[in-house]
Amino acid sequence: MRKTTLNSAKNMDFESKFQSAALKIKGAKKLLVLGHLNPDGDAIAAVNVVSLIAQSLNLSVDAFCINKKDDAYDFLAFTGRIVSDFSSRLADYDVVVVLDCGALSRTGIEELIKEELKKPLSARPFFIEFDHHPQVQAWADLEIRNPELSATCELLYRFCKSQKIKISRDIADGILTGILTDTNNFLYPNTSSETISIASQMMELGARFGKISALLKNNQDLLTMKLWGLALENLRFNSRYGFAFSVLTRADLATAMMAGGHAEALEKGDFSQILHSDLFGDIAGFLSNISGAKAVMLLRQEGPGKLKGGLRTSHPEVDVSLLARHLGGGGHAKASGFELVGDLEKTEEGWRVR
Ligand SMILES: [Mn+2]
Repeated sequence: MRKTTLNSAKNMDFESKFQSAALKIKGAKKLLVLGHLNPDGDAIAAVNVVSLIAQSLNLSVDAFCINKKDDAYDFLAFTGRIVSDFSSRLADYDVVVVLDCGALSRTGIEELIKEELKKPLSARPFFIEFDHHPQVQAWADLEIRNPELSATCELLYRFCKSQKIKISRDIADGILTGILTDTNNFLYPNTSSETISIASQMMELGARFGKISALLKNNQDLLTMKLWGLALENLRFNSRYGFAFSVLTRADLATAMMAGGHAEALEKGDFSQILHSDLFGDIAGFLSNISGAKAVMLLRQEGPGKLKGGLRTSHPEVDVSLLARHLGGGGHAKASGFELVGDLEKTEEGWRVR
C-alpha cells in the first residue's frame, strides 16, 4: 500500500518534470543536444531521439558528443549531423539538453558549463539533464534522472509518451538502439518487463530490431574486447555460496588501454577512457548470467589505494544492496556498488585486498 502511494507521487514528479522539459524545448530558439564523451549506443541514440524531436518541431538544433567515432551508429537518422567536438559558444543557445552523462565531467565541456552556470538564468542557456545513472552531483536547472531504468532512451520513451510526442520510425530506431545497447540485447538484469514491452512497441512502429542488434554486436572496439577478456580470465566461482567474482587490476586496465590504442593517455596516467565508461557495469551485468551464480562481484583498481566494486544479481530472491551497504556503498537490489581503500594483490590462494 505504502509502496503504491510512493510510486504514484514519484510518477507525478516525473510527469511535471517531463512537462517542464517539453515546454522549454518547444520554446527554444536554438537548441543544443549533447551526449557523453566517447559515446556508446545509448548516448548517440538519445542525442538522435531528442534532435529528431526538435527537428519535427522545426527547431534549430545542433548536436555533439566529444570523440564520437566516424562510422558508428550511422544507421540512425540524425547521427551524421552529430559532430565530435564542440567549437561554438554555449551562450548562443537558449536551451541545452544533456543526455546519459552521469557526472558533469562526462560532457567533456565541464569547465564551459560551470562558467555559464555562474551567470544569472536570464543571461545563459537553460540546462536540462536526462539520465539513468546514479546521481553524482546536482547541477542542471532541470534534472530528470531515473536510475531504475535500463537506458536514457527508456527515459526518453516515457517523456514522449507523457508529452504525446509522436514516435516516428526514426525515433523508434533510436529508442530501441539505446535499450539494446544498455541491456546488451536484453541480457543484463536491468532489463524489466517494461523494457521489453517498450522494445516491442518500437518494433511495431517500424524499428529494425534484427539490423540494430546485429550491428551492436559487431560494434565493439578493441579496448572493450580486451577488458572483457581480462575480466573473464580473472573470473572465479565459489560454488558453495553460488558467488562469482572477478577483478580488474591497474595492470589489466593498462593492458586494455594499450590494446585500444590509448598509449598516449596511458603515459599520462589518464585512465578516464575506461573509468568514465559504463564498461564495468556492462561486464558485471553479463557475469550475473553465469549458471548457478546467485550474485556476482567485479572489483576494480580505480586508483592507487582505491578500489571500486560492482555487485549484480539476476536471482529473484537475492538483494545485493544489503552487501553493498554493509561495505559502505549502496544501490538497488539487482545492481549496487561500493568503494574500498586498498590494492588488489594476487596470491597463491587467489585475489586479496591489502
Ligand atoms: Mn546509458
